[in-house]
Amino acid sequence: MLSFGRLCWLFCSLSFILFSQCIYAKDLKNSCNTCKQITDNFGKEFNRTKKQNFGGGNTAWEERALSKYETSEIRLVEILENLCESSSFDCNHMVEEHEGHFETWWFKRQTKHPDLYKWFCIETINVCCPKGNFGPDCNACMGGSEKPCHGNGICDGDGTRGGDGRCSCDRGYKGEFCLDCIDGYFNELKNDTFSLCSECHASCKTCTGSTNEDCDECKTGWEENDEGKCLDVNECSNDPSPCKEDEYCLNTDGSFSCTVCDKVCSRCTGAGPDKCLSCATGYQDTEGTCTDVNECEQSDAVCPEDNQECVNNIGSYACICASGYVEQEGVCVQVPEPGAVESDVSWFSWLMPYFTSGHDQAKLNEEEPKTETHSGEHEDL
Ligand SMILES: *[C@@H]1O[C@H](CO)[C@@H](O)[C@H](O)[C@H]1NC(C)=O
Ligand SMILES: *[C@@H]1O[C@H](CO)[C@@H](O)[C@H](O)[C@H]1NC(C)=O
Ligand SMILES: [Ca+2]
Ligand SMILES: [Ca+2]
Repeated sequence: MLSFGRLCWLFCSLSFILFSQCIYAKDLKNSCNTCKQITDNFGKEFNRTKKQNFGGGNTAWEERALSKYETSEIRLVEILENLCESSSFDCNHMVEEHEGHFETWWFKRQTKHPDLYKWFCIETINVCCPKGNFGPDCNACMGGSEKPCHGNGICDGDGTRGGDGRCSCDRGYKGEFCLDCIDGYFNELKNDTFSLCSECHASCKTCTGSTNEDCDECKTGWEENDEGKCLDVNECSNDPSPCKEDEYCLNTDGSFSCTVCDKVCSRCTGAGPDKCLSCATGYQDTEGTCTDVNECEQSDAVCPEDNQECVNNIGSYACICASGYVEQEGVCVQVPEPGAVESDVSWFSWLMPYFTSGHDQAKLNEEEPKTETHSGEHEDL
């Protein structure tokens, strides 16, 4: 009678076999790749084990032992053990499943069939096909097995028992046999078995040759002139300009670009402050360049509140409280007298000397930009 444990074991191994068969059948292209990798590694391991177990001496005994080792089971086992990464399920599974085939080849077929890949992967376990062939029966790829896809593409499943033999054409080619050219390419050479597609001139949508005179139709951004050539459209000379108000336009072959003007310009013809057509707010034209307006020197008072001072800055200005005043709820109020605070806050009087000197310093600093502005004004004049 079967115990529960045995039943379970049976079930598990059955489902494992079904599961692995499923994976095995699922991707025939992968099976061939795995097989190729195994036979490649076999070759490497074969070379690596050539002189194994012998220290490099060459006594007669060693010579005899060596020749015996070369074809020994010990060497085969050594090779088989190193064919797969331990993590590769597909590889280990394939080697285990076909261990008998490796033994057959090693002892009986090696001389007659030296190409292990051909003997094992193509002819014995049937996971690969000869180059240029595909599918379960190794049929010839589209365009023939000699030159699949006429050399202009890749045959699906090429060299494996998978795939459908259809072509994925290289860039520039199309059609079942990769003999036709896609739009933007033209046939430089073509017969029943050979095709060379080259790229059209950048100005052509379709063409018959390589220059801008050979276009059937111009690409967008290009237009045909009187001589039948496709020439670039200068979009920047269009009226209105294709760019926004504060951008300048650069024409390019087949297109154009728009770039934002320098910040001192509101409209411009190019990059930089000397290419303005008109100045941005806060700037004025000074001998062909847009420079900052000193709002503080203007006749109309720009800081209308009481006890305010005007401070000019590049592109604008600011209104701050005059020295001796501080901002409180949007108005400038006088800094409290030292004496008035002394009685209220005792630590304040202790800090006072520092505060006063700091205040003087602030006053000095405020005067500096003024002189700068002044000299700046001289330059303007
Ligand atoms: C094994 O060695 C031979 C001769 O040195 C060399 O031609 C061959 O490419 C090697 N094979 C592999 C898989 O490294
Ligand atoms: C087709 O053209 C190629 C390249 O010019 C040439 O090698 C080949 O012989 C030609 N084949 C036929 C059938 O004309
Ligand atoms: Ca253009
Ligand atoms: Ca300013």
